[in-house]
Amino acid sequence: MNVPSFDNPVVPGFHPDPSVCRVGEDYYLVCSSFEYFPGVPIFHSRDLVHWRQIGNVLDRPSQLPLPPRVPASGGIYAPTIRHHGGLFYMITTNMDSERNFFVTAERPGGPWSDPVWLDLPGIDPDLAWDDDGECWCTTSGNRTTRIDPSSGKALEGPIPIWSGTGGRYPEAPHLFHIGEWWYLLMSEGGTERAHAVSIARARSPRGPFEPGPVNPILTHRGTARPIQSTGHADMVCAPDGTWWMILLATRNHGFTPEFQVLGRETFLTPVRWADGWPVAGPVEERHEAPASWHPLPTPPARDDFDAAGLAPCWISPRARPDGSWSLTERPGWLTLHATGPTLDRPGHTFVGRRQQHHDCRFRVRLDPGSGRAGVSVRLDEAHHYDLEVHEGVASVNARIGPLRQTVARRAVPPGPVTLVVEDRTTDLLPPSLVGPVDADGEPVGVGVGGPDTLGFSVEVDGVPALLAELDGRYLSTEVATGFTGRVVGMYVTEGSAAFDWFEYEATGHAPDGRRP
Ligand code: 6LW
Repeated sequence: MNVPSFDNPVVPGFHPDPSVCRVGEDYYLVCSSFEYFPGVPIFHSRDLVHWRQIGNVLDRPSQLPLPPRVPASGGIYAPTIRHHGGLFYMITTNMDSERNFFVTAERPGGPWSDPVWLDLPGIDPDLAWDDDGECWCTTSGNRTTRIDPSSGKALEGPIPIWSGTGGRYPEAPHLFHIGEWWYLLMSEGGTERAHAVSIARARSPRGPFEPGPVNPILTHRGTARPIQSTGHADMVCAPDGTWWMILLATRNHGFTPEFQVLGRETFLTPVRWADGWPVAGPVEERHEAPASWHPLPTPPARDDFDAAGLAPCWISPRARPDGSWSLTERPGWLTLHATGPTLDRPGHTFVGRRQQHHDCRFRVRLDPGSGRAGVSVRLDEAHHYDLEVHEGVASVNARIGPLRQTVARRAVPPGPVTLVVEDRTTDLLPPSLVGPVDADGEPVGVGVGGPDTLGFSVEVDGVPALLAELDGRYLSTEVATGFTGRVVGMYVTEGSAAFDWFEYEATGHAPDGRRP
């Protein structure tokens, strides 16, 4: 029999801190969203492999106030999703107030309630219920507190339970009641290369917890594996009794220290049980699939902005105020109105989506009118490359830390114009590093140079005219710092502009034959 296999990551692009739950044959998954609005993307799957975004849990300002003071990588940290007593619960932390809260919904697509706030120390809150219906909220540290799940009030605790094997940042706790045991799955070592998943168990959520015989139960630290930083895991049992782990990891490219440009992504790996203890990993790029197999239709590459609302993949830094965008002012177009003069500071109009592939291209049809508008590849306010049009001139602008420079300009005809950004991991810009070269003087060897090259073009009479190519390393986590990944999108910083469509496609293959 031909057993299907699946490719990791199962949710590519900046989708960290995944949490998963199953209701019948349906799985639901949520991820962190930091400073972006709407927040906490929620996905549905029937097989743990193919995921479709069905919404954003926090899609109203009353649930997700993110004022301009919220820094990049502030805002919403790791969520947990659980289903209990006919209700979905999503619990997370808003780092602006440094408080934990949960929201509930009867249906995962929403509407979700307004927040119920908790006064508990720590981040990365988890929810679990015992046989008596008592609700336990566990936070980083790791400490558990019995709470009233309607008011959020603490009833007992916090009780310190187990802080791991000594790695820094014991966090991402999830409690599972399996048979006679309460298992504490947690992460330690920090979210970077030392990231690891460890396990302990007890007869009661109050403890005492005994560590598993072999910890960590999963880590890629110190390995040459292409998937790195494995951690922040959640587990779920499939209807056939097999267990699966959903976790974050990164794919790094380029010369040492290697660069992460897409952020932390969501991966899937099987869980084995040995003498009553779960073990997982290594996380491979390809695994044998779970028994159920429910592929989804490939989403269309182009969003024509013909729908009544914006698709759930579209996000904006901090806020998307009413009046800053419209799908009805010019039907079939997304009209954006400037709310701030620069992408370099919070409080501007930007609508984008996560970059999900290392090799990809996006194209946009823009009518700049009399405005200043364009497309941007952004990590944060201090790290972005922009291709914009203003008064008949297209320009490429690079903001890298404290430096801002216009690197190319070109006249464009009046009226709508098509802008193209292409990211590639092959045929890179000549590296600035002196590395080994072949007989022709071409750089050779693994990882010489940057992780990728971004090309910025304007289509003139249907033919792309290249304005500039830029090294992708400056839009990487290693340069910019932080918890997010690249977001690509449309903006306006002066007046108004309209976008007829936005097209995003994965292209080509990574140099080692991996899918992009
Ligand atoms: C999150 C913590 C972590 O709260 O990174 O990888 C933090 N793990 O658990 C932000 O994503």
